[in-house]
Amino acid sequence: ALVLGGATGALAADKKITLGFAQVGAESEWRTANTQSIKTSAAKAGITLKFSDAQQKQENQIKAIRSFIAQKVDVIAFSPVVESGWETVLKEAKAAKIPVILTDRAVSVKDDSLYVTFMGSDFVEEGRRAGHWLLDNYKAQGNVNIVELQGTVGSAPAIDRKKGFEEVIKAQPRFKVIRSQTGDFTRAKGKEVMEAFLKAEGKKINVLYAHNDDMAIGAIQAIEEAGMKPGKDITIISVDGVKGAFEAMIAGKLNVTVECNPLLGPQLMDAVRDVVAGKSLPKRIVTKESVYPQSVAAKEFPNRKY
Ligand code: GYE
Repeated sequence: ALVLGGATGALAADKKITLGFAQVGAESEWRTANTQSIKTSAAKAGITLKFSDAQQKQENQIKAIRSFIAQKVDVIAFSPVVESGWETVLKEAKAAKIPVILTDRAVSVKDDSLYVTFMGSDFVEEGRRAGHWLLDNYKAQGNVNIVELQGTVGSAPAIDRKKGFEEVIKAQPRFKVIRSQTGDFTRAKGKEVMEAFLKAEGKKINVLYAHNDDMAIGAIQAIEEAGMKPGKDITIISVDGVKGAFEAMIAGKLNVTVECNPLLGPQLMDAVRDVVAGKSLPKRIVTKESVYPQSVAAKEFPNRKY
């Protein structure tokens, strides 16, 4: 007769966890650092990773999640490109008893039992930090005309970074957002939209607030091509804190970046293991981060990990 007892037990204990991860895309330096962090952390944790890149399209993410459900992965994690429209697919995951972890971006759903936890930054707070930096550091008198490059329409970071910034600057009515448009979090679109802003408003523009560094870097090119000095003629504030932003600050072309940490991989793998082990997790895990003005850029640069 076969004696399976011990061997079966060992197999169960060693069973590898499979994680399906549906990524937004590769739209920014932030995103590529985030992807890298998830891939290396999964490998380190011995977790099998099924990775899908949605190229910034919600329908691709939904397809990927459905395919993870069909493949019966142990856990699904994803960074939702936009906030709305997730109810149906999240219900499908729930019905299949596959726990879902949200990373980086939030969803807006009525029933929060559709996901286990949401780990990522507080984007409203990042917007407030950007606003506070401006009010504290913009010294010239008179009206201050701000142009805003928004992130992807309908995405949590675009909605929240706008909200937090507006909330703070409205305390001083001389600060006015005169134009606001999406640059979809990419350099190419950031440049294109900044060109349009410059065409329409020219030298009236005092400040650029970009929802991420990549769009600011694209805009810097547009400003230089228009014969103006980024960081001097136009004060530039952005969010993320990627290496490219530090290089731009060291060159004097970007004034400040509000940090948003993309290195969520290790935390995510811990959460995946905890969920599989049946442990309960806090509903919200907030990333810790800071603000880096130009004056500290050269000193901080060697410490940057993304
Ligand atoms: O700021 C931007 C990226 O969701 C926080 O997405 C993330 C944002 C990040 O494309 O660069």
